[in-house]
Amino acid sequence: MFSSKEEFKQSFVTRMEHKGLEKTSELAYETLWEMMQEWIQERWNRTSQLYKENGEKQLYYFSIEFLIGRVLGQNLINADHYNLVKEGLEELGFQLSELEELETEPGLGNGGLGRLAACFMDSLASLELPGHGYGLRYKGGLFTQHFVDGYQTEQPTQWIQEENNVDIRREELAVDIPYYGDPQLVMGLDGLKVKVEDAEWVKAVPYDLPVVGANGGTVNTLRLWQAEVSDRPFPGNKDYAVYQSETAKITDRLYPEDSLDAGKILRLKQQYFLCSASLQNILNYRNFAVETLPDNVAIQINDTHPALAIPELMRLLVDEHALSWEEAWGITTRTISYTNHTILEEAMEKWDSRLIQSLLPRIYSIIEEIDRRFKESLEQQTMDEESFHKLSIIENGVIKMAVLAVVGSYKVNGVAKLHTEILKKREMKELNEQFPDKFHNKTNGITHRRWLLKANRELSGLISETIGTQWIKEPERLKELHYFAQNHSFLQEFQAIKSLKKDHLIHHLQRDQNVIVDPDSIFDIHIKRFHGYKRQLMNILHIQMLYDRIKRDSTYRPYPRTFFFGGKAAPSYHFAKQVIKMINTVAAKVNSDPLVRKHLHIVFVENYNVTQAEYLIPAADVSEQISTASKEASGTGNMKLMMNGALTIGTFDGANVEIFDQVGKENAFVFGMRAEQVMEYEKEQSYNPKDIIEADPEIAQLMEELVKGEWTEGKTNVDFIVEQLLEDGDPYFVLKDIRSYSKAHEQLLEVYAQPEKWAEMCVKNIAASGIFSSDRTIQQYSDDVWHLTKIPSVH
Ligand code: TH1
Repeated sequence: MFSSKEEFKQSFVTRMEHKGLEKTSELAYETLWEMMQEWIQERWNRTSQLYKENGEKQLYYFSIEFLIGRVLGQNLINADHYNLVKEGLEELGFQLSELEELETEPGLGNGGLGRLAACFMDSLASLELPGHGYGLRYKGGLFTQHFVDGYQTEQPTQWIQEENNVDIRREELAVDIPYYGDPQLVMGLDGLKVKVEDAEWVKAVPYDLPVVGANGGTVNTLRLWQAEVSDRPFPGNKDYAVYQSETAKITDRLYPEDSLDAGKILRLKQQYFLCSASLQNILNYRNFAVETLPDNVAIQINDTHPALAIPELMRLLVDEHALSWEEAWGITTRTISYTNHTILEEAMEKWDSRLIQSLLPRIYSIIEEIDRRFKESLEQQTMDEESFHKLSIIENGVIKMAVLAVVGSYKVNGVAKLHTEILKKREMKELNEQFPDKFHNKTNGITHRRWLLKANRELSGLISETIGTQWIKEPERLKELHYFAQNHSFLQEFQAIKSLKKDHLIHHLQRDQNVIVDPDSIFDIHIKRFHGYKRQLMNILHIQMLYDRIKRDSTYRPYPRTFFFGGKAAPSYHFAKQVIKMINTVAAKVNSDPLVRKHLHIVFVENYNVTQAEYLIPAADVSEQISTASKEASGTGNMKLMMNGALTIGTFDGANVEIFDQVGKENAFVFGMRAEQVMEYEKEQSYNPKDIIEADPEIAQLMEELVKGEWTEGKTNVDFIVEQLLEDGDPYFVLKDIRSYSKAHEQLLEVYAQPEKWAEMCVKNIAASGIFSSDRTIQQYSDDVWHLTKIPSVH
């Protein structure tokens, strides 16, 4: 922002003086923002200019979520001004870290999928690649979670304020989106075409956020659409007041369902809104012939939520740009590519045909035509009914968005090797046979600039002192730390930093939640959305087993551990909410028991979000990645924790498999069933949790206590959970894996008793984590899918 600290201070003081007499933190915060925005704006303009002149291909990442977290600190770091500003402010009596705390986190996402989109934005800009995001400007981000009597409650969170928002309204770029109406064949200048009569139009207004790349001048754009009433004529036979309130709802709030197919009409409206507005925007401002779209534009759809981009692009090309179906289809299927993030049945989006037909009649007829033509192309092949069923886009009155997404795009990827294999060999086997060259893997990544450089300044500093700063540009050079994995003084410094980050977390939690944590305990951290397959239940049941054992066996006095939980459950996900309640109930019992409390402590961090993650992750000793094998497509928290020197206790699932490959199984605690075993059990329906209980007295005892109500308080009960375990066949194999999980924990304690050995393993994890930088992921997407050219910023 400034060439020197003095220059920064001078300008800062002048601006502060203009604002008034009181030198509050709020004023300092505002001033800093202003200064930063000005710095960014200049580079933003320059980047846009460069892209325009240069005419290189642009990537647009369509996503219903962008979980960007706070931006002030990250922008300062990427601008390479953080230290200068921090010191300058200190000399003026302000703490940068305190100012950072004044920023409200925009919670425009639920979990991994939304955070991945944010990491990708950071990597694109930092690699000087022309890639931008298109999303929605939800007024309310993800709900705020509070515990009342141990239950999750949800409060709406308002991200957007009346004024002083950090994004920039671009009224002049507004477009109109058609809902409902009657598609009619009309005679145009170039022949018969379809026109939708009597549509209800909604105006989409873009708001732009800058995405600041590291160490340079590249500033890309994250464009978020807001819904407003349109100026177009409104159909006379409809109720305008209803239209007004329905319109406001479109971008009113983020859907809080993670990995569930919400299947709601509003969700559909949101999805179409995002797709149509973004595509119109792309086509309106192009400086090339529409026929050459695939050479000039790549569109990546983040899961199926923006899959309506396929029929919408067809609509725009055929109805508005008068291309033939064949031409339009050729263009669409060379422009759009699709990322699949899950194979969970309940997350596979399916829309009721009638719903789409009534809300988006023209889009429906296009999907029908895509389906008809695809089925026609299959006619020559001999195929059993089952395969044909798997290949249908529309069937029995439902539209399968994943099939539409595969058929309508040129590349389809999974997000970790195992996940992609499962897609190709099982879930999408038939599609893969039809389109053998479409499917590919792109293992997820995380931006090391936020998750190491920003979240852990101290560790980053130590790394740079040790191996130089080149790792910041080339994170795979973290490998060089390997040479220091047995260096005594380096390990001591690492340990000191771990303690310091634990202290930071402790202070944060004391202030935020009024809990006291033992800094000398093992910090065992389980942070992610609450979901059956993520098995927070297994973690808490294991803690209950430990409790019983401490009570029963006077020789069993394990090293003190603090078990941290953090995460939200979808408001409608009853089971996940019961698990939250159960953890809080068990916590109350464990934490208040004078004997057990010396060994076990449970802390449930309220309202887990990106900001909390930045406190928790650097302080972790142990990373819980314990999903039922085959269920977690990738995971990205696993990578963040590894990069901060936590050791993984985990299953062979998602990207864990690749983490173990990189660091070596001997530097992690691996347990549990493999994906093939899980899938075999599921196919044969041959798993019976009661067999486990019969064979394992410790598990049997715990189940008995649960049934008897020994772990419940007052009106609460755990019936629902016990029922899932015992009557519903334990669908996530919690009891099946809990014994090997418990053994892995025992091994972990043995290693922790040798501090130097433990630290060595941590360092080996950091050293092996570079490949999980999203810079690597983005470079691979660019090489294999988008074919972007690096455009060096001028500064
Ligand atoms: C997550 C996956 O569960 C996780 O394994 C992966 O690391 C992450 O995406 C990024 O690839 C998903 N989030 C959602 C959210 C919705 C629907 C499906 C998925 S999969 C709403």
